[in-house]
Amino acid sequence: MYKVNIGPLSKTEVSIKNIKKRQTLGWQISKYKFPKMWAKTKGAGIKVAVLDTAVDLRHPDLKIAGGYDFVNNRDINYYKTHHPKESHGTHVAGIIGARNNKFGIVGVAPECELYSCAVLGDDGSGDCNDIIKAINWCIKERIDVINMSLGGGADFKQYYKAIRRAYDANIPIVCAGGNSNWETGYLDFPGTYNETIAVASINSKMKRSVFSSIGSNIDIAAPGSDILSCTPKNTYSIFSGTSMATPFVAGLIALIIAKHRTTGSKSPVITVEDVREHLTKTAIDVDFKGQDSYTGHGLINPLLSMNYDGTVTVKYSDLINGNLKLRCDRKVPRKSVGKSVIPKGKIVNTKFNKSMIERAIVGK
Ligand SMILES: [Ca+2]
Repeated sequence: MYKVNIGPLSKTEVSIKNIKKRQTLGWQISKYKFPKMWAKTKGAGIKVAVLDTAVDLRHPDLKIAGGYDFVNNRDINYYKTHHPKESHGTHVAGIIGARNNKFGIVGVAPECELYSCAVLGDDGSGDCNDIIKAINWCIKERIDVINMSLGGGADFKQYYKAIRRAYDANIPIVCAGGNSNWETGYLDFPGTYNETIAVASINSKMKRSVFSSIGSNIDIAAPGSDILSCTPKNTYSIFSGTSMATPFVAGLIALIIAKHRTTGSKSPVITVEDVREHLTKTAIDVDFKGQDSYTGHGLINPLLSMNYDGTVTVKYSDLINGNLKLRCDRKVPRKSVGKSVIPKGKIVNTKFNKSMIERAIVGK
C-alpha cells in the first residue's frame, strides 16, 4: 500500500455574520473579478472530479452530479444521509464550484458539474490503488478535469501509468505542489510527474505563501492562503494550503474549456498541453525569469488565460480590469525597462510578451 494524504493544513473555523443570508465573494474571486468573466461562461457542462475525502452531498451551496466512494467501495449517495467526518474534500469542491446563489460563497466555475471521488478516508489519508481506480473511473465517465489536492506515496509503475492514461485521454490532472515549505528539489507524487499540472500557493498580497513547497515541476501559482469555502454540516471555513490553490486552477480550467467549446478561439483547448499553455503563457512571471521552483511560470492570470488565442496580445486595460495590481519581487533595472514602461491608466493595444507585461506592471 502506498499511502497518500492531504498534508499539513491550517484550518480556521469561521463564523461570518450573515454568510447564510447573502453571498460572500472570497478575496480570490473578487481580486480577479470573476463575476465579469462569468458573462462568457460559468463552466456549464464541464465535468470536474474531486479526488479527495468525500464531499458533503447535503451542503446547500454544492450540487454534486455523481461520483463513487473508492475507499469504502460504496455509492457516493451514502453521503446524502451521512456527513463526511473530514472537511477537506467539501472545501475543495466549494472552491471549484460552489453555486452562484444568494448565500454562502461562490466557486470559480459555479455551474460546472462536480463529481466526488472519495479516495481519502476520514483521517485524510488513502491508498494509491484507490486513486488508480478513481482515475480509471474518470476516464470511463469522460471527466474533463481531475483535481487532486493530495500528495505522497511513491513512484510506482501502476500509479504513473494511470496518470499517463488520463493524460493520453486529454484529461488535465491538477495537483497540489505540497505544503512542505522547503526546497526538496522535487515535489510529492503525483505533482512531480510532468503529465500533471502542479500548483503553488500565493496569498492575497500575490506573494508565494510561506508553506508552499519549492520544486522544479511547479507549473503555476494560484490563490491558496485564507480561502473561505464550504465545510460539512452547512458550515463555511477558512483553510490555507496548496490544496486550496489547486481547485482554483481546476475551476479555471473548466472555464477555459467551456469558453473554448462555446465560442472557440485560434488556440484550441484539447490536450493537456493546450491547457497548460493557456495557463502558463499568460502567467505573470515573478521570482526568477521563466519557470522557477517557487511559483512555476508565475502568477495565474484568469482573464488572459480564458482569452488566450496563441499570442499574448492583450490590452493593458485588460490587465487593469483583471485587477492585477502586482508588484514584482525583484527590481527591474531602469535601463532594461526602457520604452516598455506604460503609465498607469494608459490603454495600449499592442503585443506583449511575458517580460513586457512584467515590466509594465513594475513601471506603473
Ligand atoms: Ca453560493
